[in-house]
Amino acid sequence: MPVTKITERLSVMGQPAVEDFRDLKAQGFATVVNARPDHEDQAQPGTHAEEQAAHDAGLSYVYIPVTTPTITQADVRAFQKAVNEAQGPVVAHCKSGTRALMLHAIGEALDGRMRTDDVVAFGRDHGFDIVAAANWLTKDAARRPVVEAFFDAHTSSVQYVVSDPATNKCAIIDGVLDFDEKSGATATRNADAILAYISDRKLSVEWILDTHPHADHFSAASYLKQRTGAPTAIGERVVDVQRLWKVIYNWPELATDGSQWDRLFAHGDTFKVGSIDAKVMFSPGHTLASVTYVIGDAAFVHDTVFMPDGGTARADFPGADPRMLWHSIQAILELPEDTRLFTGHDYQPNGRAPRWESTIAAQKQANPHLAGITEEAFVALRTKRDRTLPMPKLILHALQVNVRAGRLPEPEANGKRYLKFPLDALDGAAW
Ligand SMILES: N[C@@H](CCC(=O)N[C@@H](CS)C(=O)NCC(=O)O)C(=O)O
Ligand SMILES: [Fe+2]
Repeated sequence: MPVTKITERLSVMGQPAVEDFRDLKAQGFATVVNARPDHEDQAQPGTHAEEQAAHDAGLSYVYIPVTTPTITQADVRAFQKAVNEAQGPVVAHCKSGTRALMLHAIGEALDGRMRTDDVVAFGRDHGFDIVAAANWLTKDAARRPVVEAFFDAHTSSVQYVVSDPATNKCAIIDGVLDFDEKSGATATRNADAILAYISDRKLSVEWILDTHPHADHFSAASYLKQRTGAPTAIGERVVDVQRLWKVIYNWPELATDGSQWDRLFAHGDTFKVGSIDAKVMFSPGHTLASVTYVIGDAAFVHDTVFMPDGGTARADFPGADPRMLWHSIQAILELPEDTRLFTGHDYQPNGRAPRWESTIAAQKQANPHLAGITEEAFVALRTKRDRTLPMPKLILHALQVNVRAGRLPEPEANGKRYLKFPLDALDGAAW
């Protein structure tokens, strides 16, 4: 069971047997990272058996399954997080240890602690061929735009800063305003992390975008506008969503003309992020107003398709329609095969680390809601699954804020803000 020490905190190794886990604990490791998808070969224990063995041996366990051609920045960040947050030394494995070392080396290079030119020699010095890591970095550097994701574990949402390295201009997509429904507290932790990134990189914000009026969290658009002065925008069909919820909330004062945003995009509208061309596609189905932003080679598809192992978004909210969602997804799948797709949620199937980036090719090949499925079969499976899903816990909280571009309700005479809930207005009670 050879283990190769890389740093004080990190070692890598080939596939251990479950019996080896106690020995790893005895060697002083605190955490095992498994970077290997299940079912690569017969002899492999698999994540459930490894997690159990780690637990029995008193080790923490993190599952970050990757294959060499499909490593994404999310995997690299998840790997760094596992190493940084471990209570002691970490041993990471895949089949041979190569992928584990690649995740480390890519992270070091992305954060400026290693040069791309030194990656191959670094691997060789430890007995590994990680040319693929150097190639990953070269390809990443050539990409426009730069996409940085911010995962909010409370709502499983992915927020993005999309920037143009040539001009340092950027757009923020789907910022989250924190809300704790038990105490009623709001906070700006997510949005402030985004603003800190923007200020560190000396970016200037051109757009504050939402892909749709979210049903599971508050939008930070209004707060971000206050802090940056940049214009807010959303798809123009948000006015239909406003009309729908105006009735549900019995809210005569709600303006339903979209005037709460600085710009309402029509299907096919174009705009720029710095020097990069961006285009708006309507993608209704999950909500009436959903849009996809295609910025350079990156498409922000939010709640249409999730990661290939996560299927698709639900289509049972007021104004939602599974058939419409199917057609929206088909239009997205007509984008070039290597378009990078960035999703808006990741619910971490099988407890894997969060991921958010895929490609058209990967969706077509591996998403069980899409690959080899007809429209009728999709509508049937979506409808069946949606019947089993409880309403998002914040849907009634969120819509009254999000149909006003993330503005909280105006304070009452005592200076406090209040939310209002209709009773017995939605189906989908989970008793
Ligand atoms: N448990 C989450 C569920 C949120 C939810 O329903 N998310 C939507 C996107 S806004 C979805 O498509 N979920 C798909 C699924 O849960 O399978 C909550 O209560 O907030
Ligand atoms: Fe959503």
